[in-house]
Parts: sequence; structure tokens; C-alpha cells
Amino acid sequence: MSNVYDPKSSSYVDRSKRHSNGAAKALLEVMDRKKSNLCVSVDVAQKQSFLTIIDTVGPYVCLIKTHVDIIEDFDDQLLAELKALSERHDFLIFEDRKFADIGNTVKLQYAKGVHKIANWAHIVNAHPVPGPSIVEGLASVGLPLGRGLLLLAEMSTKDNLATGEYTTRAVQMARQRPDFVIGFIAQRRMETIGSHDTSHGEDFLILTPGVGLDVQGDGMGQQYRTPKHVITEAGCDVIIVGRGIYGNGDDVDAIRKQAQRYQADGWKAYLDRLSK
Ligand code: BMP
Repeated sequence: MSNVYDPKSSSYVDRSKRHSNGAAKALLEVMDRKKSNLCVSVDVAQKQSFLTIIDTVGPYVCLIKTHVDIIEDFDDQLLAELKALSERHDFLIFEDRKFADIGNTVKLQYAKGVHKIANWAHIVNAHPVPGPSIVEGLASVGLPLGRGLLLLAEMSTKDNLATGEYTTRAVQMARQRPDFVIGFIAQRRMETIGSHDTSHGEDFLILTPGVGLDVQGDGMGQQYRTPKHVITEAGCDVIIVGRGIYGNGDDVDAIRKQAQRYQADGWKAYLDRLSK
């Protein structure tokens, strides 16, 4: 059928109009505006290093991914500076918290504690393992603030358990809350999973970790694919890159060059996909 909607062949900006969730819309719009489908995952333990990397890669990314619990000298000033950088460089913030508990607990973890994640993260993610109640708990905090949630439907690591029926159930959970669940952490598109009818125009954001241009793994189970494989071939939307950008030391010129390289490569892969 030629009129079946396919997110893979639609532009990011056209797709932004299909999303009602504010965070999904904003992400697709910034991707189009900055010509970037690059998310940098800033997994470092010192506040100064964290902020320096973000300030350096900021112009080239649509999204910054954080693991805020890694930071040893965390304070509220760090959050103020992170927010200021997000406004100056025009990117969204994704806290990779991987919530995985009962609704009541995740609600507290999202809104409270030292980090008060809901106050500053436009997007968070959750493991679907507890079932739909995890989404309900998080939505009760995030929806009033205009936030979005990603479910981990697949993982990038060798021999991970998020496959088959587990992935299908994750997609079914997302379909129950399209106002809040904006997509997945996954390795390929998810719309055809558990449903052969894509004509109703389903559109999920697929954010994909395990991306690297120079190495295939990290010796600890991580598996890397190239932007071409992830974006052009598998049809994912956002490449998540961590050590591929800053793994060779603190030199800001080297970090900037790597961010520019991944941005260019990811965008070319997207244009190649659209022209197919
Ligand atoms: P790196 O590019 O340095 O391997 O970092 C990948 C990042 O993506 C890490 O922050 C990790 O927590 C995250 N991630 C992953 O690698 N695989 C997954 O399946 C899900 C993730 O969130």
C-alpha cells in the first residue's frame, strides 16, 4: 500500500507535527533547526569536566544525555549551569535514569531526592519490567510538566534479555500512553512490532546507544554500530554517542572535532535515508 505512513521516509520536521507531546515535538524541531540527530552521553564524574564537555559539544547536538548520579561533586549550581547551557546552545536534556520500580517509588525518584529530575530533564527513560504501572507513576509527575518518556525496548549490550516477547510487550505498553511515551531506546524501528497495521500513522522516536565510528566494543559488553547502520539501515532517529566523542582525553579541540564528525555523519545518514 503506497499511502501507508512510514516515519523512516518522513522528515523530522514533518514528524514533529504528528506528536502531541511537547518534549517529542521540541526534540524533532531542534533536530531540524540544528541539522543534528546527535545526542552526546556525558558520562563523567567531575562537574567541571561535565560542563566543559557540554559547552564544547553543545552547538552540534540536539540532545544531551546525563547520568546525574555519576557526578561526585553534584550541587544545585550544576543544574543551573546545565539549564543555561541548554538555552544557550539550543538542546534538550535527557536524564538516562532507567527507572525500574513500582509506580509509587518511581514517582518519588522522579520528583524528589537530591536530583529532582522532573524539574530539569525534558526526557527520561524506564525499563518496562514492572508493567504499565511504571508509566502511570511517571506520567503523574511528568505529564503536567510537559515531559516525555522513553521505554527501553532493546539494549545495545551483548546477550541482553530485552528481546522477543519482552520487546513486543514494551511496544504494547507505549501504545497505551501515547500522550507520555514518546518512543524507545532501541536498535531499530518499533512501529511494526506486534501490529501489522501502520496505516494509522504511528510514529515513535527511536534513540539508539551503542554508536561508534572507530571501535566495535569496549571490552565490557558494549557493541557499537556506525551512524550509517543505525540511521540509514535500521531507521533509528537519534544516535547516542559517549566515549566516541570524549574518550580520548580532555582536549576540547579534539572533543569538538569528534562532535562535528558524528553530527555530519549522522545527518548524512538521515539525508541518505530520505532520498531512498
Ligand atoms: P558509550 O557511547 O560511551 O558506550 O555510552 C553509551 C551510553 O548509552 C551510556 O551512558 C549507557 O548508559 C547508555 N546505554 C547503552 O549504552 N546501551 C543501552 O542499551 C542503553 C543505554 O542507555
